[in-house]
Amino acid sequence: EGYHVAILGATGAVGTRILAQLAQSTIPVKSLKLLASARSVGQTRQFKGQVIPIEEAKPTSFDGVDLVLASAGGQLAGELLPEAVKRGAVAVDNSSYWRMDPKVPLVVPEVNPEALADHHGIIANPNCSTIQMVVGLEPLHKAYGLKQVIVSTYQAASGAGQRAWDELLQQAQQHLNGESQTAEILPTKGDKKHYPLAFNLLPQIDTFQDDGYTYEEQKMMQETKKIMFGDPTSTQVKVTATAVRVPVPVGHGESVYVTVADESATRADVQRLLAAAPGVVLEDDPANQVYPQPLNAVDKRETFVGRVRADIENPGSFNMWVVSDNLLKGAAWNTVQIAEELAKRDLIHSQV
Ligand code: A2P
Ligand code: 11C
Repeated sequence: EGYHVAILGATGAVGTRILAQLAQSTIPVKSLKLLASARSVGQTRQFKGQVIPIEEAKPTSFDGVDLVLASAGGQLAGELLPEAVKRGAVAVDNSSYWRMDPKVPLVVPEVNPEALADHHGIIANPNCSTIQMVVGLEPLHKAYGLKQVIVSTYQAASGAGQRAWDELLQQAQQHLNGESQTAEILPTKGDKKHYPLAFNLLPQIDTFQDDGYTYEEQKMMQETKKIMFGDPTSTQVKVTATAVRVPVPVGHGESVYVTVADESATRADVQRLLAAAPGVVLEDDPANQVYPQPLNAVDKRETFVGRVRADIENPGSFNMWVVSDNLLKGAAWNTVQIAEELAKRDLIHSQV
């Protein structure tokens, strides 16, 4: 009874949380392998009271594995996950490497769980800022049809990995000590210049594309279309994004402006739909200063939505504020939730 499971990237900010979410999930685990780089060999982690050694990830690590939960970056996902699938495993991957492959379902269980049925061994977990946004958009789309989305993000440092999170805390300490801040990772490891994030805002997440958008912004536009409309180039909805890194350790915030196809939709209607939506907690009571905040979202699986307002001058358009734990719903929980959904639908089968 149960599955032979492997976590690839088990020592990372997301991998650590995949391990914790798996321990609390409905997935029956027959055995568990924890894979990371050679640097981590010698370390151990606990799973349900059992001490498990960290092993170096290699193609042969996946012999006998049924289910891989991966969060070790794009390069490794490209190299190792086909090796896992070749050996009969089904893999859920957090990196962006496979997301735009037409054979790879890109899934948020509250939005498009039916896409899982078409998998060929690899399922992609979307970008954190995309996931929480579509959880908030789906109930409006179902009720009215979406026309346009304009989003500005306020993204936490941990989205860029454990070292970026550490760097923010170190910079804050340096600033308070009266020292100058040092920056080696943020805004993004993959670029030439680095700037301090503490007591600052950085309107750059990931690297720039030729059209002036960052890769993060492009991901939000394309992934939203693939998840909600089945095609990253769909013209059924217009999406545009501005992604900003803020000096918050965990919890992304998003100011979402959405236009729906029904001009008679009211603020109260939208609040009612959100309050009843799966995975959403409506926190919207201005009279009592109740609204979503990153500090309150940490370690929660839900997406919190508040500050719902109708655009007074544009019927059918609304502003809302969406917050979620980027490491849980944005990554580890959505990954484990996809695996639960695969198990429920009996879709964890060898593709060879
Ligand atoms: P390690 O801790 O051994 O470096 P984060 O996103 O927080 O930076 O985590 C990245 C995860 O991916 C870590 O678990 C890291 O392991 C793992 N990883 C990075 N490079 C490799 C590699 N070459 N082989 C296996 N795992 C890797
Ligand atoms: C960030 N959204 O906050 C990014 C992290 O494509 O999965 C996740 C990157 C991705 O920096």
